[in-house]
Amino acid sequence: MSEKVTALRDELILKLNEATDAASVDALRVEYLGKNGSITGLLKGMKDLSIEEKKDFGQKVNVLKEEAGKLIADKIEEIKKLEVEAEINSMPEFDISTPANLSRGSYHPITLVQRQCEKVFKSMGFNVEDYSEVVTDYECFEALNIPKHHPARDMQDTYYLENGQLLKSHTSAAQNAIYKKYKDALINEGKPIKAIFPGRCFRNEATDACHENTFFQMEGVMVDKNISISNLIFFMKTMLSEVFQKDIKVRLRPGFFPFVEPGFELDISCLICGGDGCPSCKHSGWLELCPCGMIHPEVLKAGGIDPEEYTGFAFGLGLTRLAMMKYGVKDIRDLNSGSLKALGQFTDDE
Ligand code: FA5
Repeated sequence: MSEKVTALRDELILKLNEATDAASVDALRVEYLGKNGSITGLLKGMKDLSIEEKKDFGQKVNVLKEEAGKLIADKIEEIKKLEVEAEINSMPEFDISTPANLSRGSYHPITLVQRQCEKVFKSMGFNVEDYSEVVTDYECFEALNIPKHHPARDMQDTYYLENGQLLKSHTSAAQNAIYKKYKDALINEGKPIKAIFPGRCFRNEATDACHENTFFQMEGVMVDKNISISNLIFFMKTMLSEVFQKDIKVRLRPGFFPFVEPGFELDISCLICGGDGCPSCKHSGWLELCPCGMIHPEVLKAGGIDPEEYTGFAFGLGLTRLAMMKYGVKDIRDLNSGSLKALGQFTDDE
């Protein structure tokens, strides 16, 4: 009788080795361990054995039953593993974390105009500088000839931190640091200071089609001996014609900023309405784009530069508004909307 147990065990192992799918292994389970299965049948044939034989044989059959159950379960596990591996190997290689329908992405329109401006100014010998968004009251106001309680501060209410620092309300906040960085080369080596510094600005103000509380400007300064308004106008004209690649109507009018003297407002004819008036230009037909002027002597002094010897110009280009005009965005708020549908349609012209 025990040979029967051994023979059945060998037979099952052989058949399991040959099985290649879960269905045939399950069929083997029924064949050997089912109600009418071969191993179950061994127990049924025990009735003719003596008590002693029954005990010994019964134990062997039970051991085989248990072993057979385990062999079958292991085989099923092995087949499943192989099936998963085969499925993985048959798949094309791809990143399963990639979101569905991912487009190639595009640059934000403000990044595009910023790069265009940087390219133009770099080609004219300007350095591109980066500056922090959190600045001191001195940098943002005092060094720019705007003492505490000066009414000009009202125009640039911003967000103050508990430590007294603030989110810069204009890129002019970097002027003082730029003068200090380059003054030695100017004074000792005669190298003119020529720098642009784009950056994000913050103001506590109500938003509308042409005003945001968070927007970009690009400051530019040039300091040397004998710098005049003609130099300023030349650089402004070059920048606008390069960025727009077409003739656009501009107007220069007097403007007051404590850090320039004289100061100007440089407006461009609204490209959204062609100058007829619309919400994007507050129905005036003109958009304030780039105030500028000759750097105030007090500002040069604060930067360690002698205003008797050197003069310079500064401008504060509204990059966000430039992006609006260049790409025909009617409402400035769309630029901060994060809407891929709205923003994804712009591409670099180059
Ligand atoms: C200034 O910020 C001065 N620092 C500019 C300057 C620099 C003048 C150097 C002279 C010399 P103003 O507040 O006008 O100025 O802002 C400059 C430009 O930034 C505006 O013409 C406009 O294009 C843009 N701008 C200002 N406020 C906003 C706003 N809330 N939303 C969008 N763009 C704005």
